[in-house]
Amino acid sequence: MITIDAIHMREINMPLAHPFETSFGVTTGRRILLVEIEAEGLTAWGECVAGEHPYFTDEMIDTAWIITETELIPKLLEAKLENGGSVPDALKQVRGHRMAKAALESAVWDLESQMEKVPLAQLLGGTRKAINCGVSIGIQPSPEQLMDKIALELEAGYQRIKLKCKPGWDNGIFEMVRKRWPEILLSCDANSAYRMKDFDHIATWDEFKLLMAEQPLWYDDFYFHSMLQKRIETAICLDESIRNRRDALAAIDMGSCRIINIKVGRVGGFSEAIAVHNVAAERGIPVWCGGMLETGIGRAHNIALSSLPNFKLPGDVSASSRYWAEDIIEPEVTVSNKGEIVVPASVGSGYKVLPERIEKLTVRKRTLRAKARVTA
Ligand code: OSB
Ligand code: MG
Repeated sequence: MITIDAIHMREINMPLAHPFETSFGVTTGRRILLVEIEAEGLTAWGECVAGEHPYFTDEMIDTAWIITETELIPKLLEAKLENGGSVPDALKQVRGHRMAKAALESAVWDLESQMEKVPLAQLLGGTRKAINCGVSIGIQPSPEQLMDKIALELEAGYQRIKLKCKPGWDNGIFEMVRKRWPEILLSCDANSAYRMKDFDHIATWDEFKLLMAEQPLWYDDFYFHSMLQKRIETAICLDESIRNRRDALAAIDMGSCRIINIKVGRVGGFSEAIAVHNVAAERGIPVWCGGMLETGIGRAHNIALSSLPNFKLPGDVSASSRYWAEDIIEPEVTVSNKGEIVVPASVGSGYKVLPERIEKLTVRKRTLRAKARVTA
């Protein structure tokens, strides 16, 4: 049993080291909801990956804040929690709001790993000692700037380059990149920028030998992705569309994708992320861990998850310094010149959260405490 004493919510504001542009917009700074659980004489943190606007999926930080404060935390404080795996049941009355739920569930799993004195990766079922890393490169002001960025990331050792794309920023850049680097692992991510009229156009991508094309069509679609997958050789990878294990099953059985991107926030927490991982493994579908421009708190949790065996392709989890002048954990996340992050073998996430730095970045704060308990 876990007895939670209090849960603190904070919004921190952090400028990104470089603006990040996707087909749905530009992000220059992050507004991030963090939760901090006090229990059993320990503290554990969780990060909500909801963005500043509901442009990736339907959640955003302000909806996550209100649901966390008014619905999720009160339910969690009342629940009889065995471990991280019992969080989904405690929150199941609330429909949707998966990114908000995931922040709390991550914190409880982190807490459990500290209580059990084991690495979080081990608690989740991880087996890898190091994870393979790629980078997601946003739409750039010019193709020249994109080429320079790719050169730097390859020099740093990253194993796979993912290019954000949209109509007008696709074949031209794919061609330039393939001319200079014919052999690298290359993929693209459209974040739902294409429609059925673009099927013939997308079919021309086959010549670029992409490892995958991520979420080309609607954020909530399986059926038209299955139509598209029949028309092209390039593997489709679904991101936005996969909200849970059943979605993964439906997408795999319909032939909507051959690869799945797992994001803990998008599927509502570690329990569901593991369930998606397992159902994909049973059907021979490789997965990889996506990113949501996380601080070190979410990044550390992504590293632990990526250590599970079916994370067979390089993920989007990369070094802290690609996002932040100063991260809010110690040590910050670093990547070796082989493009790997070592999975910490120490207790918990293996990274220390820096409360003083977080305090300086905080713009709002709220504490909810458990009702006084009767002690024998
Ligand atoms: O679709 O994978 C995506 C960032 C924000 C929202 C959606 C996505 C992304 C990324 C960046 O691709 C991944 C990262 O570097 O954290
Ligand atoms: Mg994506």
